[in-house]
Amino acid sequence: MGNIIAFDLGASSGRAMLGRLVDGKIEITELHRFSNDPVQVGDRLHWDILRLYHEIKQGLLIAKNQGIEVDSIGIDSWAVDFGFIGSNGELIGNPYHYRDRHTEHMMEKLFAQLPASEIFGRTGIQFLQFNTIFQLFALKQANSPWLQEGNRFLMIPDLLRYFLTGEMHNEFSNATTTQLYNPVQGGWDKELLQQLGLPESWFGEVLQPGSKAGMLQPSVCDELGISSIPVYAVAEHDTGSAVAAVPATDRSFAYLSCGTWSLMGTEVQEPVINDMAQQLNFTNEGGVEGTYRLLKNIMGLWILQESRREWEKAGKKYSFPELVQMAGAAKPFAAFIDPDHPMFLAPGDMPARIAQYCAETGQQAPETDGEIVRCILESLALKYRFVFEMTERLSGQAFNGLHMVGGGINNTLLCQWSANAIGKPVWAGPSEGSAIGNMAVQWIAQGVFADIWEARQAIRDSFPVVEYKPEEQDQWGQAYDRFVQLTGLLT
Ligand code: LFR
Repeated sequence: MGNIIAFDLGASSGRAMLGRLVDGKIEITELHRFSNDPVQVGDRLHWDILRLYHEIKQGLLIAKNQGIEVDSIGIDSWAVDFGFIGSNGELIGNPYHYRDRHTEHMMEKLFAQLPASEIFGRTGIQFLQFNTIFQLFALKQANSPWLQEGNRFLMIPDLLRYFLTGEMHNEFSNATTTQLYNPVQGGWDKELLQQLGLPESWFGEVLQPGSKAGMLQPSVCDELGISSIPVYAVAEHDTGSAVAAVPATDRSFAYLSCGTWSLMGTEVQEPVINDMAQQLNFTNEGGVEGTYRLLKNIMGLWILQESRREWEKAGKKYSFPELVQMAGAAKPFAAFIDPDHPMFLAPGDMPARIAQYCAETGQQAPETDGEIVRCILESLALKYRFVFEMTERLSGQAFNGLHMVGGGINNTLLCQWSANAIGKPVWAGPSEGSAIGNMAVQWIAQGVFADIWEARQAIRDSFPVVEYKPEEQDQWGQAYDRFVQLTGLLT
């Protein structure tokens, strides 16, 4: 019954995924996969937004050529990044990548003007140097012409939707990640915008996930030779879509969306905005059906992806399964890093940065590539325990296990080590979390599912979930004590 397409754009690749419901079960097929290569121009790191738009149209064309009639589409991507539309209705410039260095030191600079506690109190969003608020502040400091010429502010999926439909809307889950949205007032925070000198007129009405956000415009239909179809605003922040797809049965659940980033937390009905949340630097990102994700960003598999890129430059080409095998064969618990140290944020030579981190913390640096991979994966698993326990403390809940979704679950060693580190079972699946959550919201909008819990039931019935039981508890417990000491996390 019905065909829908979820366009899911990740930090390294994008996909057009076809979703169908057959006898109440969800079936997904990859129609199109394309790379998403950031482009460095001089000092600036950009997204290749027009290429992404081209690939979305390719996805529609592939569906057409396969004779698939598509009922609707939705787009999700990473958060925080944006572009400006000028008075002629065209995009100004190429959006910056959130890993661009122009936001370095912008947090401290802005806090001198506007206290962190006020920003957190108004938005409930964790402080990350790449949040939209700091990107806009950096553009102001640099006197960017975008700010003079821009008429409308659109985030990445908003922009792509605009190219497809000709309609400009800001979607809720992504809007919250700007750190300019006030979840208590339920709209853009006008005072915050004013204090930052950002015109209110840039920011449009905020659409909830599941709203119809337009139809494919005639020029797109003509170009592709297809009929017009509805475009839905889904949870356009990929993490929002991934969490929508968590096949939980218990309404109180902990999740880890595992990909380039590791996003760990729980779903709450109301944002948790208090001193403890600010101190622990947790966020309250908007989700589906008025929920919030009380979570924390963990640097994730990015450090491994960048290491792999570095090794490739040196002529050593490893597949991900090879990397996992190398880690498995290396000596356990030899060295640890805090994956969230700012030194690991920007693209670059991660093995060298790991060596530097070890030197600074009095540890012997891992030497072989296998030892480096082991150091990254063990450190991630140990950081998961740290954040898991914080989530429990902050939400006042005790979780009986951890749901892992996203491509990172294909790394079975990481799943097992995560269970070992937290001392509770890990339930891994589905790996296509964001795409499935994107589809779920489209089906809810079409009335196929009554709500997100009915959709989660269908997801549970449709995709395998693998359970990993905790093992080697003594060794992991001891390793954790050393990890928190070495990384200085408790100080
Ligand atoms: C994951 C993610 C995170 C967000 C980061 C930057 O893909 O969307 O949730 O913090 O990318 O946008």
